[in-house]
Amino acid sequence: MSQQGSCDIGLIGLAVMGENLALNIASRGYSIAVFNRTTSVTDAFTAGRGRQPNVVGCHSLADLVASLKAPRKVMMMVKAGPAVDELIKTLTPLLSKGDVIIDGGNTLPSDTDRRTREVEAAGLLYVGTGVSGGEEGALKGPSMMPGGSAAAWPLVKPIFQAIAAKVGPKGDIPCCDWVGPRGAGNYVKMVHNGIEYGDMQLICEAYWLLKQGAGLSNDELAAVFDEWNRGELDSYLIEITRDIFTVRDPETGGFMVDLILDKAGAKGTGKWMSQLALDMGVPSTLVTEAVYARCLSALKDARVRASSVLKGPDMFNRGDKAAFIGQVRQALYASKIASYAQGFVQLAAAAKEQDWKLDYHSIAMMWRGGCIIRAQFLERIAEAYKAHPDLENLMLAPYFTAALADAQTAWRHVVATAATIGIPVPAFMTALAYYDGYRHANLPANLLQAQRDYFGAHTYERTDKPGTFHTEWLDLRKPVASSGGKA
Ligand code: NBP
Repeated sequence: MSQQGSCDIGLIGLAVMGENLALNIASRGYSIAVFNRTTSVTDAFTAGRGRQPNVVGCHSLADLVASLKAPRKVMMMVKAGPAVDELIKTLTPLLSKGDVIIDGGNTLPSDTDRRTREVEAAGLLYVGTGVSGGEEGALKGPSMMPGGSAAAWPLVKPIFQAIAAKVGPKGDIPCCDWVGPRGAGNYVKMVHNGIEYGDMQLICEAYWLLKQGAGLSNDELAAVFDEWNRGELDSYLIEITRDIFTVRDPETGGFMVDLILDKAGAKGTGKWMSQLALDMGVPSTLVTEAVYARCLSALKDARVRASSVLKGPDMFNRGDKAAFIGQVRQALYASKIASYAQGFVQLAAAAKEQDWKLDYHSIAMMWRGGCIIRAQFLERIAEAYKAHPDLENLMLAPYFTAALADAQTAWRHVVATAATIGIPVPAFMTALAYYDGYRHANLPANLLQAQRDYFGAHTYERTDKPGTFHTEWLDLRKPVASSGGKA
C-alpha cells in the first residue's frame, strides 16, 4: 500500500545503481517511493534491504506518482536509451506543472538535450544527471553531475547534495553541483568516463611494462602500486589495482588476475566521447586509444593465431629494475596529466559549441570524491582552474608544466624502451605525442596543406601574408636529380 503524497522522491529501476541509490537516499532521512518494471524485484527489495519505514514499494507508475509530495521528483535509474523515452511518455500525463523528471543513467548528452526540450514543453522540469561511483558509490556517496532545467536545481539540490560523496578538509564539500543546461551534466559524466578509460588503460600498460619488461611478480606489483598510492598517483584506481594483485582464486589458489581472460568489454561512453571529439575536431587521443586497446584485446582468437606468425624482440628490459619502476611511475603520471588536459579541452570545446558556461574548478571538485577517477591530483586541477578559470590547457598551469618537465626524461625512456622491447603501450605513446605536438610552434602540416592543394586544389594560407592561396603545382614542379636509390 502506498502512502498518498508523503514521499520526498520517487525512484524507478531497482537494478545495481537504483537499489543502492534508494538505500542511500533513505539513509539520509528522506522518504522514498520505489518502482521496478518487474514487480517481483520491487517486492524482493522492500522485503529485504529496503525493508525500512521510509521506503515505499509501488506496483505501478501511477501508484509511485501518487505517493509523492508536490512538486514531485521522479528519478529514473534504468538502462539508458529507449526505456527512458518510454518512461517519460508514461510519466508525463501523470505529473503536474513544475514536477521534475530525473534521469540518472549514462545517457547520450544529445538525448538529454532533446528530452529537456520535450519535457519542458509539457510544463515539467527535466534533469539529466551523471552518477558515478558504481555500486558502492551509489550506496555511500556518489559523484553527481546534474544538468537540464535550471529551475529544477533548487528542488533537487538538498537531496542530491545530501546523498553525494563529501570532500574537503572538513569533509563537507559535496561532490555534486549544478553543471549547466540541457545535456551538460551527461556530457561531463561522459568525459569522466572517457578519462576513466584513459586512466585504466595507462595503469594496464604500466602493469604490462613492469610484468613483461621488468619481470615483477604479483606480490611485487601489489607493493609497487601500494607505494604509488602514497604519492602523486594516489587514487581509487591505483588503490583497487594494488588490491587486485593480492587476490587469489579460492578454487585453484592461483592469482585471480592471471586467471582472467584478456578480452575487455565496454558499454559505450568512451566511444561516445571519442566520436564527439572527432566531430568537433578536438584531439582526445587518450580515450580513443583506450577504446581501440579494448577493441584489440577483444580480438583474442586473431591475436593467438598471429602470435605464432608475427615476430618481435623478446619482451625483457635488462636494465636496473628499481630505476625502471620509478620511470614507469613518472611516465604514468605525465601521461595522466596529458589525458586530463585532453578531457578538459574537450569540455571547453563542447561548452563553446553548446553555449554552456562550465565551471571547471567545480567539475574537478565533483570528481574529487565518490567517482571512479577520484584522486588527490584532482585537487591540483581544481586549484589550477580556480587560479585561471579560462586556462587554455591544463598542461600550461605552472604546477603541471613543472610536473611534465620533471617527468619527461623518464617518460621518453619508458616509451622508447617499450618500442625497443616490443611492449604495446598505445596510451603512453599517444600521451607523449600529444605533449610533443602541443608544445611545438611548428608542425609538418605545411607539407600536408601543400599535398591537399596539389591533388585537390584545397588551397592554403601562408606564413608571410594573409589570404587564401592556390598553386599550380604541376606547372611549377622541377625535375629531381635521382639519388640512384642511395641516401
Ligand atoms: P541497468 O542499466 O542494467 O538497467 C536495468 C534496470 O532498467 C532494471 O531496473 C530494469 O527493469 C530497467 N528497465 C529496462 Br532494462 N527497460 C525498462 C523499461 N522499458 N521500462 C522500465 N524499466 C526498464 O541498471 P544499472 O546497472 O543499475 O544502471 C542504471 C543506469 O545507471 C544505467 O543508465 C547505467 O548506464 C548507469 N550507471 C551504471 C553504473 C554501474 O556501475 N552499473 C554506474 C554509473 C551509471 P527490469 O528489472 O524490469 O528488467
